[in-house]
Amino acid sequence: MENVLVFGATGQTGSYLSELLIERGYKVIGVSRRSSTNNTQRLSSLLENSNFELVEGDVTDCFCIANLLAVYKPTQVYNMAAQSHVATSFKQPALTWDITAGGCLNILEAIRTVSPTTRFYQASSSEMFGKNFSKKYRASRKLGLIAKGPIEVAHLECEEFKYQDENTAFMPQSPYAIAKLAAHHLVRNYRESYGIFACSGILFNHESPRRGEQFVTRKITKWIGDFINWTEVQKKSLDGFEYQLSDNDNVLSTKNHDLALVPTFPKLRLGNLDAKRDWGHAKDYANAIVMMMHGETPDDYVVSTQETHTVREFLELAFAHAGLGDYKDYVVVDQKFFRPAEVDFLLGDSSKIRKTLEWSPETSFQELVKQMVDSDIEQAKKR
Ligand code: G4F
Repeated sequence: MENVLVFGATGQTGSYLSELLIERGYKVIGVSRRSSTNNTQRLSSLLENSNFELVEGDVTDCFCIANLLAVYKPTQVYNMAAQSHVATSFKQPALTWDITAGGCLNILEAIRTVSPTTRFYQASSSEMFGKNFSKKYRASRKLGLIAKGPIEVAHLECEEFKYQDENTAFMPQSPYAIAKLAAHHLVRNYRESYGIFACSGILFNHESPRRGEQFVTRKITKWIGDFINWTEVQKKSLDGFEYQLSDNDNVLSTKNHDLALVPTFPKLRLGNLDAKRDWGHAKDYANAIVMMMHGETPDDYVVSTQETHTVREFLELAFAHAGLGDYKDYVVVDQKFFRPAEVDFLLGDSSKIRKTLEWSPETSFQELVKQMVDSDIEQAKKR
């Protein structure tokens, strides 16, 4: 049985990937940073599986990586480890750089020196496109056909300018995206310089019930689950409980109760609702990753649904599915959640992987939202 190493196995995509690789007959060595709190919830289905082993390790420690390669002799290594929160990267840019760019370099160097036939997958990101322009868009601006100044989202949505693919220029907008881009170029460089089988998946946003709670989709669905659960609990403990939507920014207050004792629930505080993202399901994307690593030649691939939606649309669908009505009654826009620089618009053209490897996503945007809302309602009940 072949061993494969998955750095970042405890994360959303790392956990789906580990499950898939075990189904494919591999022994998965999941590598995870030491943590004082339990972070293995996403691996609950694998922890007792004899084809899964969770080991301590960190991509910032090159000796540790070389040692893992020497001990386990993996035929494939997947790098899903990163400081992956864009907003955090503005607050901790050096840490983000060390993990997200340096970590990839450490693995590539270890493969080159210890195990050059091991295949390598790097989780690149659509964030690297940032304030991207298609070639045609840049030419039109240069010729004065489009006014210079800030990019208008409406322009990027024009048929002739839209979609980001493997040939689109990168214009990263955050320390996170810059670190990912450095790693992306390192992968190409090691592939070309040393003949290492190294692939980068330029994955557009991918979500699921396992998504971290600080990302916008999960932040929304978790709030919905917690809120519905709170109303159920109040109904059980207070006769005739009904909640009332107040103008107050912070709380939803109940009626029929002594004001001093009114139970409250904080409204959902979010940043930019107009940002557009191409959101897919992490499980579908794990499948794309495995396909890349089993291709004949190593390459870079965009993985996306080819649909884009605003955060607002996600809210509308999620609140409607939960039966709560208009999201505007529950959401407060808070400047605190805006970023120093934003990526306004992401929409991937994944024709290359669809044609070359015959990959396609199975979960629609609507199904994804429903799955996440339903899961968070269930989970809140258990809490
Ligand atoms: O969910 P997000 O934090 O994801 P973001 O920044 O697009 O990055 C994710 O996808 C990338 C792939 O393109 C990955 F590389 C990266 O690691 C990560 O997985 O934010 C999505 C959008 C942003 O425009 C953000 O400004 O939602 C907007 N947003 C609005 N309010 C918010 C919030 N984002 C977060 N996290 N929290 C808010 O309250």
